[in-house]
Amino acid sequence: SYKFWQTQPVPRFDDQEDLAEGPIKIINPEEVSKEPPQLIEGFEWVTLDVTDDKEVAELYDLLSNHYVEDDNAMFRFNYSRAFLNWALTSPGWKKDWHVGVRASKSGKLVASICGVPTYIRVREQRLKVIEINFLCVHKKLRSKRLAPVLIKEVTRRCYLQGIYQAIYTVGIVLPKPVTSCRYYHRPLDWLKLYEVGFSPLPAGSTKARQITKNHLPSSTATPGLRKMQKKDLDSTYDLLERFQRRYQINPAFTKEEIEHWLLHTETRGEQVVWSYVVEDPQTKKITDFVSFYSLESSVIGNQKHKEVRAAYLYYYATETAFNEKEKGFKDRLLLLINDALIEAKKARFDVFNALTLQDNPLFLEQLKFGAGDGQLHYYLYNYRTAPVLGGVNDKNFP
Ligand code: YNC
Ligand code: MG
Repeated sequence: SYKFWQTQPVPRFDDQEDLAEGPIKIINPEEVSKEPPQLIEGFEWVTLDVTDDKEVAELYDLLSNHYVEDDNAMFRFNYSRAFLNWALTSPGWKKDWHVGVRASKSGKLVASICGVPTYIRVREQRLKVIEINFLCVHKKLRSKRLAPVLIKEVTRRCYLQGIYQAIYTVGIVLPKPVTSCRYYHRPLDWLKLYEVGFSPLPAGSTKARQITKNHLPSSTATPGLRKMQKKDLDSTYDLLERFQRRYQINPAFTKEEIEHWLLHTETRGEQVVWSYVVEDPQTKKITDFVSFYSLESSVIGNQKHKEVRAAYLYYYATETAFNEKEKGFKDRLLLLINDALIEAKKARFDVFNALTLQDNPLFLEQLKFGAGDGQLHYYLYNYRTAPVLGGVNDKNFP
């Protein structure tokens, strides 16, 4: 098995533990093909232009009908046009890395794979990578080995531009995850989640009791919590940088990237990301920040509800990590993330999702997140490093 993946520069499941960290294969850009790989008869390569609303709409149509579903085919990710625009135009983005396949006759977009460049730190090594997302093949073209061809083509286009490493997340196990997480879900509108079949009614409980259990206060509790503004960029950058370096793998964002990922505003006014800072009422210093983004799922075949509005926990940081012992840190996170739940509820999200990565295991259970079925595996392409253990910061930080 793994007929394709075993040909790729990725770690193997049976790798010896003593293999050196670093690139698996050294790429000579002169040896990289100038031509894309052959496609099956009747299809052609295209480069998508996401600055063109029409082409974003085409990508939206492909993904909203054919992208990731849960195992029981009850829900399918419904990335908005605004989200796609946000996710694909981060600093340094290039059209070339937004790859599509069209049916030659009809011109219909039937497959995609996209990447944006960034820098990450893997155990103190700073790497330029492409972050790959939105690999999708139309349902009628599945199991024809088109996915490997798409992956090869985006790889070729990256190699030609001097990017030799990649990072990506996938729901299935491939050779070989650098870390694996589980999804957790915190109901904000429990009744709706029950009605769409997402939240079960636990044995011995009642609907009323579930609603009460998941009730949230109507206003936030952290003194000085407010919406992040452009003037907060420098302090947020500084805080995030120090906080993130505690993790073995972390983004090495520039200020421009922080601005893009945390303060993005859409021309059409559709909000994708929500970011908050805590400005200490006395010192006026930014001591914390927390953010989440919006990603709906379509509900497949439900009479009453067409979509579930989900908020996903994004980056966060707190100064408390640096000047207090673990108890203070945990209490601060509980307060901060609970405020994020309250803000998400105010913004009419139905559920708040988070993964078991970073410091999240410290607050998930206590804030009434429940474990989901979904897993998310993190991968590095053409880079070997020891697996990262999930969970709490002090285990991850040497
Ligand atoms: C997947 N999700 O194992 P083997 S996540 C990677 N990511 O290969 P075929 C995948 N590989 O086992 P289908 C994969 N899913 O023989 C399957 N594979 O070695 C492997 N779903 O290809 C699979 N989007 O074309 C097998 O399969 C081979 O027709 C089989 O197409 C797969 O965006 C897919 O879940 C996923 O649209 C396109 O099922 C299709 O089934 C589909 O016969 C629904 O392929 C949507 C969905 C995936 C979301 C994502 C991240 C993708 C990362 C790709 C790897 C990037 C590597 C780095 C490249 C840049 C390098 C530089 C520099
Ligand atoms: Mg296929």
